[in-house]
Amino acid sequence: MKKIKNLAEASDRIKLAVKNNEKIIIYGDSDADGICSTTILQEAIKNLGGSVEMVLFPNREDDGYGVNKRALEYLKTVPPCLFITLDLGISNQAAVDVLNEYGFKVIIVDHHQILDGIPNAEIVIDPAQADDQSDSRHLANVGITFKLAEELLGSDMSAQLRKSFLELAALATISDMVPQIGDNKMFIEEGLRSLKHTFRPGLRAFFDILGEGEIVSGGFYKIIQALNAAESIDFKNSAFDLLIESSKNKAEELAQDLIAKVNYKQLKIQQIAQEVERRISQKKDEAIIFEGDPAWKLTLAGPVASILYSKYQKPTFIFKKMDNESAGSVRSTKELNSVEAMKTCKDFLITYGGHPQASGFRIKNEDLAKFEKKLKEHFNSLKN
Ligand SMILES: [Mn+2]
Repeated sequence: MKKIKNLAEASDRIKLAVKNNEKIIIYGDSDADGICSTTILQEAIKNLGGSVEMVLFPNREDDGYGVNKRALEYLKTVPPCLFITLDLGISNQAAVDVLNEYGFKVIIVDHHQILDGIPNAEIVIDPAQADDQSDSRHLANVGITFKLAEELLGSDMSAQLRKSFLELAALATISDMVPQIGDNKMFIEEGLRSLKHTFRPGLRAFFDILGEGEIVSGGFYKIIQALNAAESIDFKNSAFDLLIESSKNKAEELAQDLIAKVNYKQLKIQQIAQEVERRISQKKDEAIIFEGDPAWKLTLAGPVASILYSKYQKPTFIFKKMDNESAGSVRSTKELNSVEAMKTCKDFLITYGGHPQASGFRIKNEDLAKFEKKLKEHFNSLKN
C-alpha cells in the first residue's frame, strides 16, 4: 500500500526543524482526536531530541473551529517558526495565508473533507486529497499522526512507546466514529489491549477512579467522554494536560474534574434533545431537523444532533444562536452528504466543513432562514 501523500515530506521537514532548533508550535483541535494527535506528535518530537515550544487548542464555543481570528491575533509576534495543525486546518485557506504573511512555515495534518481548494501551506497531509493514493481516507487524525510518528522515529520507536501511542490511537479512533476497518481495527485492538496496563498516569487515573471492571465493561467510553469534555480556555486544554501529566496525584485530580464535567454535560445534552423533540413534533414532514437557541452550548450541539439523527434518521442541524452569528453541528449519512449540502450555501456561510456524516458551520443570523430553505430544497431534491 502506498504511503499517505506528503507523510515522508512532513517527517523530513520536522526532523530538519529539530536539527536546526527551529521553534515548533502545534495547533490541535479540542476534541479527543485532536488532543491525542497532539500528545503523540509532541512526544515523538521529544523522542527525536527536539521540543515543542507551544501547544494551542482553539475554544470552539467562543472563537470558532480551526485556526480562528483570536489565534491569529495571539500568534502575530511568534514567528519565525514551524506551525503544525492537527485535526484541523484543511478548511482554513484564508487563515493559512495570514500565517504565511506573519512568517510561519505551515504543515497541515488533517483528515477532513477538502472544500474549495487546498490551503497554501508548505506541506499538506490529508488523505481526502484527490491525488492521495494511500487509501487512508478512513483514518482519524490520530491514525495519520501515529503513522507520522512511525515515520519520524523509525526503528527508534521503542515497543513501549509504540504501545503508548496505540492506546491514544485506539481511544481517538473510537471517539471519531470512523469505520473500524484496516489500520483502524488494528489501532483499536492493540491499543485497548495495552490500555489496561497503561503506564500513562493520565489514563491510569481513570482505572484508579472508576475501577477496571467498569471501564472494560463500558467499552472505554468513560475515558473517551472525559477526553472530549474539556473546553479549551486561553488555548489550553485540561484533557491534554491530563494526558501529558507525570504526577499520579495531579492526574487523578484532573481526571476527576473531567468525569464531573461529563456527568453535567450528559444531563444538559438530554435536556436540549428533549427541547428539540418538543419543537419538531409539529414538523414531521420536514426533510431535515434544523433548530437553534441562544441558551444552547455550541459544544453540546454535536452530541445532541447525534442523538436526534439516530432517532429520526434525518439530516440534523443544531446550532447556538449568538448576538450576530450562529454556529452549529450537523449529523447525517454518507449518502445525504452534509458537506455537499452546505456547499450549495457557501456564498453566505462564514465557515463550514467536516465529514459527510459529521460537520459544522457558522453563519450570520440574517442568513439563517435562507440557509434552512436551501438545505430543505437540496435534501428534498435528493429524495426525488
Ligand atoms: Mn478528527
